[in-house]
Amino acid sequence: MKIEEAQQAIKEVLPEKRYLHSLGVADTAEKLAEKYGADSEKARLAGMLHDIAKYFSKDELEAIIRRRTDIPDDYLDYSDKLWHAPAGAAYVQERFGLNDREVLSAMTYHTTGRKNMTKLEKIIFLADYIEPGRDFPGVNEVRKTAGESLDEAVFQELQRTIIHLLEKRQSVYPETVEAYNDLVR
Ligand code: DGI
Ligand code: FE
Ligand code: FE
Repeated sequence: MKIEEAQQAIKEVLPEKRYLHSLGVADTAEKLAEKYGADSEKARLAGMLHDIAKYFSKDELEAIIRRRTDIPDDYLDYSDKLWHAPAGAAYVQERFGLNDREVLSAMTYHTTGRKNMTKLEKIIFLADYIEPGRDFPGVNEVRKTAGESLDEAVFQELQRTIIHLLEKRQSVYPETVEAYNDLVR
């Protein structure tokens, strides 16, 4: 799938604000890839597409997760905010024939993270959090860290996300905890 095709595809299904967020993630991911030695075209493509399923209905997302044997059913036991990530990867594979495993896994794990993340997975996970349109307490510190260490920035993001979830009395998907344990050292 070409980048122009991906941009057109998200423009058709995302509201303006989410579309601009996706362009921000694509740009940020491309820069992080150049800095940390990953494939910048794959980073740009995964960044562009990562939220493509964000506005699918809950029923539609659930149907994709149930139908796809490669997506763990346990997603359905946790927040529906997680579902668009693996469902989006399945969708671009089926709808656009995108079969690049690295791009698909970066999309799949962009929300939860996981242990032993690939460099591209880390880059998309982080770019989603620090793209220029994001504005929440602590984002500038993670932006600063992202200029120094990819692993430390991903760790800070996981730490902040988990704290935030605990404070709101929300569940934490096990892969997010595993990602944290993997990087805490
Ligand atoms: O889709 P975006 O808003 O750009 O970003 P995202 O895909 O990271 O957002 C997903 C939301 O899911 C975010 O507000 C945090 C929330 N969430 C709920 N449960 C979990 C979780 N995030 C993680 N990492 N792990 C969880 O278990
Ligand atoms: Fe997302
Ligand atoms: Fe996002």
